[in-house]
Amino acid sequence: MNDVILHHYPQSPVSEKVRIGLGIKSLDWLSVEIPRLPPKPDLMPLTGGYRRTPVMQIGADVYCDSQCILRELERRFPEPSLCPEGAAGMVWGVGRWIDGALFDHSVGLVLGAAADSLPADFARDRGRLYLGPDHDLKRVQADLPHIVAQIRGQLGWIEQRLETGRRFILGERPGLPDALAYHLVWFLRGRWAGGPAFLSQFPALEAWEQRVAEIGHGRSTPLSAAAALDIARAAEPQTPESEDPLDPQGLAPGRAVRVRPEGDGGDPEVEGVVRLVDRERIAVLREDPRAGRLCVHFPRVGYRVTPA
Ligand SMILES: N[C@@H](CCC(=O)N[C@@H](CS)C(=O)NCC(=O)O)C(=O)O
Repeated sequence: MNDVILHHYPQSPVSEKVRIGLGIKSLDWLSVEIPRLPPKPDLMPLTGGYRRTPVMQIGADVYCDSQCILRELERRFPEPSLCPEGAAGMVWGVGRWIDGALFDHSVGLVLGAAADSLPADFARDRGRLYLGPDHDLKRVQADLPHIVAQIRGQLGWIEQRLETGRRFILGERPGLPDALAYHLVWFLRGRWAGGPAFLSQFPALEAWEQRVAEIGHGRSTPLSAAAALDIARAAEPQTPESEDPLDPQGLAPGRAVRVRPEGDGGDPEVEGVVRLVDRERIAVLREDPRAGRLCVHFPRVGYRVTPA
C-alpha cells in the first residue's frame, strides 16, 4: 500500500503547509483526522510518542515533521517540483526562518490575543509546547504590539519580493516558499481577530495569498484511524538500510537511539534502532503491538538524536 496518508486536523497551520504541498503536486491522499490535544491514542502507536501535527504515513513508514514530510513527497513525486527555478537547498533554509522566528511570533500573537478566551486545557498544552515550562499567556498578551511589529517587518520582506510582479515567491511556478509563507498568513487571517485588517496593508501579499489558496489541497478521501493502523500492520517498512560514513555523531544502522524535536517544548522522545541516516534524515525501526514493525522518519536539522 503506497497511498499517502496524512494524519492532521483542519485547524492546524502546519498541516495547511503540507496540504498546499500536496496541492502543488496535485496528489491523491487519504485523510485521518486526529485530536488537537494529547492523548492521541491511535497516532502514538505509529509515531512512538511524537505528538505534533501533521504526520504522514505510507504503509509502515511514518514521517514526522512537515520538513520531513515535504522532502519525502518531493523524493517520491518529483514533478512538479517544490523547488522550481533552481531553488533546491536554499528553500529549506527559508523554512528554518519561517518555521522559526515567523512561526514563533505568529503563534505568540494568536495565543496571546486569545489569552482570555482559550479553553484552559488547550492554553496549558500550547503554552508549554511553544512558550516553555514557565509560560504565561498574560505576559505575551502585554507584549502584543512588539510581536505585531516583528511579524509586520517579516511579512514586509515577502511583500517586497511579490511587489516585483512575480506570481509566486520564486517566480512563475509555486514552490516550497509559497507553502511555507502561506500557512502563517492563513493562520493569522483565520485565527487572529485583527488578522484581516492587519494583512490589508500588504496588497501584493493578499493577491498572492489568493493565488496560493486556488492551488488547493489535491484530492483527499477520509480514512479512519483504525484503518490507518490496519494498513501499517499489513505492511513492512520500505526504507532501505543506509549509512553515512561522515556522520558527525557516528550514528549507524543497528544503533539504538532516542529522537526528539530540539528546544524546550516538553516533547517526548521516540526510541528506535537506526535504519537510515544521512545529512538530512534519520529513520528508526520500532515495533508496536497495534501497528506492527514501523520505520519512523525525522529531519536531522531541528532534531536531537541521542544514542540510547
Ligand atoms: N516542526 C513541526 C511543528 C509542528 C507543530 O508544532 N504543529 C502544531 C500544529 S500546527 C502542533 O503540533 N500542535 C500540537 C498538537 O497538534 O498536538 C513541523 O514542521 O511539523
